Amino acid sequence: MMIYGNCEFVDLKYKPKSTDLIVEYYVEPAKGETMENLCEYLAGESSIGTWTKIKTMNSSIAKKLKPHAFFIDKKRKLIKIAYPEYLFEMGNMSGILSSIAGNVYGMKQAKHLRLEDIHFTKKMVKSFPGPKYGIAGIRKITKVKDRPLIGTIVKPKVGLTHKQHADVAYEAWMGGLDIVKDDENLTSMTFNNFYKRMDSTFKARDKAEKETGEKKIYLANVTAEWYEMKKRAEYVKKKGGEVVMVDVLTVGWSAVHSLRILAGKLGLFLHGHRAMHGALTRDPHHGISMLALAKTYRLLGIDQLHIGTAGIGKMHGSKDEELSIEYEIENQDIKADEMLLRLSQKWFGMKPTLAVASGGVSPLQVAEIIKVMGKDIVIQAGGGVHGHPLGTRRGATAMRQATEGAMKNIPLKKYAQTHMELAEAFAKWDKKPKKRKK
Ligand code: CAP
Ligand code: MG
Repeated sequence: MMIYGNCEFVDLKYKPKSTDLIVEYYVEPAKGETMENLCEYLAGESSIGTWTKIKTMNSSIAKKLKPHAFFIDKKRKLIKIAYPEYLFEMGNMSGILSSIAGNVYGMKQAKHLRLEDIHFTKKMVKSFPGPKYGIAGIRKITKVKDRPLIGTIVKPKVGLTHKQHADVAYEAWMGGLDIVKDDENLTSMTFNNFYKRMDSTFKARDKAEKETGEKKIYLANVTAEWYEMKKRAEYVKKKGGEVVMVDVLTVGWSAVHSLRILAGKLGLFLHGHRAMHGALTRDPHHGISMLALAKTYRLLGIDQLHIGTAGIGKMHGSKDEELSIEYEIENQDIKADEMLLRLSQKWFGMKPTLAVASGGVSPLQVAEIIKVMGKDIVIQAGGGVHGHPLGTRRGATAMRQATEGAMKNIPLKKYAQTHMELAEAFAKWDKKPKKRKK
């Protein structure tokens, strides 16, 4: 076997320690490479190795910091590497990812590489803030105790003026939704300035709360460069907001962490939108799994995170994968017998992150989503509210009715017989796909 730099990293007899960070990768060696050699390259390049023997290496560095590739499954193309936690700076997600998800992607020796899962050590988990509010905290703020939270995304994604945006939001809240959210690509536009949007939308929120007697939540998208993002979050707080939304991938891990620190001080919870995740997660043979990404965002303190709709909505994603993501971000702490079944993360008391099901949802899918994902979720519908034949307010009501029907275990088609808005939603969306003419 070749040696990458000064040490050998493959050791199939190695028993991982509780102080090891474990990473599972899917790997395909480039032509002419063996799986073992590739493990040497990957473990070395992600830790202390380089392409040649170096004079500056010494045995104490190797002893303390050397990772072990301890598992190779050639058939499934899976490997596991155990990295001593001493190799990493605690509480620095960017630094950790620059090691285990950094240069390794560019190495010629790997044709494909996908980081499938990460298992963090107790010390590492404890070094991150985690959600400040988590599921129980969000339920307390929203006063919604025993059903999923329901919301909409103002549509069109971008294009409305700040006044029109506030009007649409008001209609949605009045129709019965708990949450109104900015879209991921709505920031501060020439025709819809962030600060003006906050002024008008929080005014509409206050009015809707007064008129309905219910708590209403506005998820303002603060995505921007850090100093501006900070200003925007502070403005949301000033306006009486409880939460800010951030596009976690496009702003980057470091900014998410900083925002969590700021939000913690301000008393805001965090909604994480995952725009761009598909670039990393979609190829089953290359990139980073959504499961691994979701774990990093729980550690950094995202209180609620988009994870997909278990294959029910418009976005690409499999039911099994998304349910395991929901399990990972929402579990409190794993029981010993479950630990044997799945190599799950132990969270050491870190608060759970609430799963957000969004993308291509209409009232018609609400019961199925709850059945599959449970009631500890946020269900969002953009097109499925503003596309309702009777408009946004009635579309919101249809979503609320669908949620009520589902919670009462009444088939939604039956519930629609006595609920006009839901019936209208069925009339529009309950259509069998037409067969294409050849
Ligand atoms: C939903 C949504 C979200 C997607 C993203 C949108 O709108 O706001 O961005 O849910 O996917 O703009 O598409 P619709 P995911 O209800 O109109 O589809 O949640 O899987 O990250
Ligand atoms: Mg969106």
